Amino acid sequence: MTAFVAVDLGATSGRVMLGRVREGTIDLTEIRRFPTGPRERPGGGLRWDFEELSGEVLAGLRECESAEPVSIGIDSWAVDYGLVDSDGRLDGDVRSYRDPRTEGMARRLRERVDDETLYGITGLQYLPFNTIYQLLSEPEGRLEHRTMLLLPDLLAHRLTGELGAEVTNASTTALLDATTRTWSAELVAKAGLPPGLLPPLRQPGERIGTAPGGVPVLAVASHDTASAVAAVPASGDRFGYVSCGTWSLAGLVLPAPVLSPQARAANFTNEAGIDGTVRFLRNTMGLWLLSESMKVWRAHGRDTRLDDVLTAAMREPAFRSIVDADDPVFLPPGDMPARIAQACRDSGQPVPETPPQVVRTILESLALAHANSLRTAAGLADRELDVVHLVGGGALNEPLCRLTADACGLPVLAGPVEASALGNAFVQARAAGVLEEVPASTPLARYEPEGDPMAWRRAGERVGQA
Ligand code: LFR
Repeated sequence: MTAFVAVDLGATSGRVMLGRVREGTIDLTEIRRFPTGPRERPGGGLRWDFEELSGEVLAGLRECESAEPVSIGIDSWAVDYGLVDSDGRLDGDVRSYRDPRTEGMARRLRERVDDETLYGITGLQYLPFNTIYQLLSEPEGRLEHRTMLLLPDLLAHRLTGELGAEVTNASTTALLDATTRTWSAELVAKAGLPPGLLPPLRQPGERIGTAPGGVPVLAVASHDTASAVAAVPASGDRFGYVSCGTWSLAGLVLPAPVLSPQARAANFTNEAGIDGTVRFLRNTMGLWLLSESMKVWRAHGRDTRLDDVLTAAMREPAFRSIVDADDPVFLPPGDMPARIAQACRDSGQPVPETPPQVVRTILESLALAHANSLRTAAGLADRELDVVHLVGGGALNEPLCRLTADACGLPVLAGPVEASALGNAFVQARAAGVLEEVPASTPLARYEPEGDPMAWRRAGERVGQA
């Protein structure tokens, strides 16, 4: 049996998985799982502990050795990077995209490049943490004689010593031209970045080098969302997807970017996918709202179990209070129930007080955001949708899948849960010539839409969704 190692780092947990190809399918086995979350450092700044992360990955790889894997692929969340000096050493920390250091950077960039030009080149949704803004926030001179490596490329460098930038993740930097899929020399110059900062691009399926132990490291779709979307078990083009974990990424797979003023106004992104495809989608906060809330309740000594609170939430009245899940107020770590309460107060809605009330607000707000993104995407790309694939950890959240089906007025097919790891292993298996297509998988469940779609529309209007 042919085995591949998929290293998949999410913003709350990382895992090293073995993907074994058997009769046209990939069986995934979790070999190692570890927490990843960003940490506040004394003196300020929210950072990932890169040494700990790479230690966990190396330990996971050692545990995979006996399976004699053909290759290793790495994917993670996007946009964050480390700076490597000319001796190949990591210089300083890997900051988290939730670090507030990018405040004011959009304004600074706008003095040099207007929004239309920026979107026309990159096709990227404005998010305050896009790599370009993080780079602009670096202290004077810090980028000189350094190479910027996005997190999966930084790990690959640690394993192989090779420098490069995998293209699906590079597309989240706001420095890649969405049409030519090459670094935009124009944007690098206009942003005032050193010309040598960005390493050569590499494509999913390309060999990067060899890890200690002799196993080849392959570039995969190293942006976790790119890997997750590569694993969506859909055919034809009448489907939407929601890749739902810490973030909810809802949109379409398209053959080419949509760079229209309407797409820019709707803040849609055109990220690079495998095989020249485009992920036309919008980011919303996702299960982050729920996990941060659970953290607060647990810190206050409440014995809150997720399953219990989800069940209780679904007994609460519908559409009592809705928030805009896109609101940047929810971006930093912190007291989410208090922020949700404040948002409801500010919009004149009843304030959710108990955990089930807060969770009902979160679930409905997320379902609405999914529906709104998919409807807008379909309109902008002139597509009809028959079905929504909800992949990632959110596929295990039954109420969210059900509400998403209701809000979209479309059936939701849930799963695969480990979509990123599956997409990662798939790209490797295809490169090795043992698989041609993404394996068809049996959905965990199918949710048929129920209820009154107009009630969802009216609820959406409360938070400015058309
Ligand atoms: C999902 C994800 C999103 C990206 C966000 C921050 O894990 O990669 O696609 O916008 O994290 O990097």
